[in-house]
Amino acid sequence: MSTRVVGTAGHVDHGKSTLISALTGIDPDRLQEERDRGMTIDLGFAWLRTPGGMDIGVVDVPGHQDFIRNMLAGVGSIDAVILVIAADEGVRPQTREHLAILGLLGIDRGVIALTKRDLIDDEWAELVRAEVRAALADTPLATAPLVEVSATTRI
Ligand SMILES: Nc1nc2c(ncn2[C@@H]2O[C@H](COP(=O)(O)OP(=O)(O)OP(=O)(O)O)[C@@H](O)[C@H]2O)c(=O)[nH]1
Ligand SMILES: [Mg+2]
Repeated sequence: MSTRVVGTAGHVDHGKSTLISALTGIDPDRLQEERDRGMTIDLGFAWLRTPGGMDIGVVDVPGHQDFIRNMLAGVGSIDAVILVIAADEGVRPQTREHLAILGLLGIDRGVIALTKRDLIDDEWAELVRAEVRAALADTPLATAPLVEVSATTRI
């Protein structure tokens, strides 16, 4: 069976690397400086095998705007994206910038991960979901599934 490559995208600190660690058991922040600063600087890599036996390679990108070139290098050849949006912050500048880049590259398959769900209540979640859907409305990810997750409580 062929391998597929999934990339992350989203604003700094929204939980991309933590989610990839939780999903794969592999910490994509491999550089010492990344671990010291608690921030992704360069591309990170992980992989998982689905219950159906498919191998999925994961490219984890930095969210900070200073490292946008690395992000661009990472998403150049992905098959699908996990767009990460922190539930407590909602849509932020690099959420929109990464969305625009994905659109230009023609990446139209993906899932929206609303992370840090443990930090908000149900009412707030409803507001954030509406905000996210509005931000996605005119993009190729308009109808992408949205999943609420917490890497902390593993919901
Ligand atoms: N409470 C809570 N905190 C989380 C969750 N996911 C991530 N965090 C915390 O959020 C912070 C940022 O997480 P990262 O995974 O480094 O975020 P990132 O999107 O990879 O950041 P960059 O790669 O620098 O853009 C860390 O302190 C995490 O522990 C979650 O589901 N719940
Ligand atoms: Mg990261």
